[in-house]
Amino acid sequence: MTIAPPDARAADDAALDDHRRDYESLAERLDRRGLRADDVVDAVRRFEVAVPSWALGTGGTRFGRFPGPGEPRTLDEKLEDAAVVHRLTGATPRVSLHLPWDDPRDPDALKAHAAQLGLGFDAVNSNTFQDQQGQRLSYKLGSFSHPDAAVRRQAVDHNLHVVEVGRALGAEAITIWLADGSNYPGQMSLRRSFDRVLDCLREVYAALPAGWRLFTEHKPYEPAFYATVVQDWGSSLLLAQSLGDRAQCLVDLGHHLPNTNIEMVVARLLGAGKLGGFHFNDSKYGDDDLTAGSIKPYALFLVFHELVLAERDRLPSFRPAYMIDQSHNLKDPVEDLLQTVDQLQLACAKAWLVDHDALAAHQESGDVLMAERTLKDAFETDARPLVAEARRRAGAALDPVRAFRTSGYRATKSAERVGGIVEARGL
Ligand code: LRH
Ligand code: MN
Ligand code: MN
Repeated sequence: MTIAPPDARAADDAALDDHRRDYESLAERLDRRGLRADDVVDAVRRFEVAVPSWALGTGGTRFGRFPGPGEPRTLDEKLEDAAVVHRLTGATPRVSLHLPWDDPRDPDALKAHAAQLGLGFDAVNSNTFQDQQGQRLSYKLGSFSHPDAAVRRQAVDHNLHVVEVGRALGAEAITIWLADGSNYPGQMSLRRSFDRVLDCLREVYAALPAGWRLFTEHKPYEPAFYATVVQDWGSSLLLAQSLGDRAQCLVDLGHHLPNTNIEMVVARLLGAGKLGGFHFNDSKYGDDDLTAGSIKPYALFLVFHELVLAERDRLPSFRPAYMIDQSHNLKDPVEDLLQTVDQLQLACAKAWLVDHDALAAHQESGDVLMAERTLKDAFETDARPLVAEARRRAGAALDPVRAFRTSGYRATKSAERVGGIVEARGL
């Protein structure tokens, strides 16, 4: 038995009058600041972010995993849940697959099912950081940087397979994150390991179908605790620049050492024409994969500010592939995704509320306080009516989490989806 996805509007009726009043009063206040609420609503409606297939099941840590009832058991069921997220937010029309976690046996059938649900596919992610059952050679000592050419061959072949599956699904990019590195000084050659990674990437790059891009994703540590081969944006940029125009860097918000100024990294990559994609999440300590905006919402806003500037300045290379990359360990995965999209839409709306002319003037005249206050004015505005209005105009829900809870979707799925185990990250 299947049920219709939650009706985005059903839970909204009672709240609609209040929403209209809130929106009009905010629009009036923005008007006094020389801003048009409708323009911000349009900008929020342009924002789209992909949902990763692995985030629809409960995540885990290496200490344990606590799955909830009604989780998807198959890739098709994950698509059903992804469609719910899109229906309620209007902002997630594409799914990102992670192979081999979610390797479709029949890509054509999966593509057809996704299309029925109103979904397409975004960047595909390869995985050479784990050994899979039946795998011939081990990645224990690396994949693209492994000293043994046969292991490197196996890892490249896996990436070529991922590109092939992605092509069949209509995706147009591959994201490559490598766990390659070492736990102890002396374990690997710091220079040769990087050269090997570049050589392997060249092979994947050469096989990209027309119109495709390749994203290199960096991360400072974990699982390699002494030295990771692609550890920061500098290494990532070197790789992307060596590969060519269709290679760009991907910034995962959790992949920076503490106190890194991530918006600076974003600005640098944008300036170099090399910002290709984003993995959104939040963190307190490391690569915690918490809900975006849950720990450092101002930092998220400042990142969005750079992205909005890039859009306003019409940077020619700016075509970012946005994805959520979180591990939903404690919250219902669908609810967590709904909350995440809301947080991203809010950060986006606030970034569009910045008075850019005033900011530029304060920068030119060296008025430090007023420049900062211009950003704060935008960040401290309660932008919730704007994102609710953007969703309403997209036929989605004013309040996606409320709509999801009212629908009883999870309870219905709990009765329907029994006896399955989903593949989960972190275990
Ligand atoms: C690595 C990472 C990378 C992987 C995903 C599962 O920490 O961010 O993007 O593909 O997690
Ligand atoms: Mn990531
Ligand atoms: Mn990560």
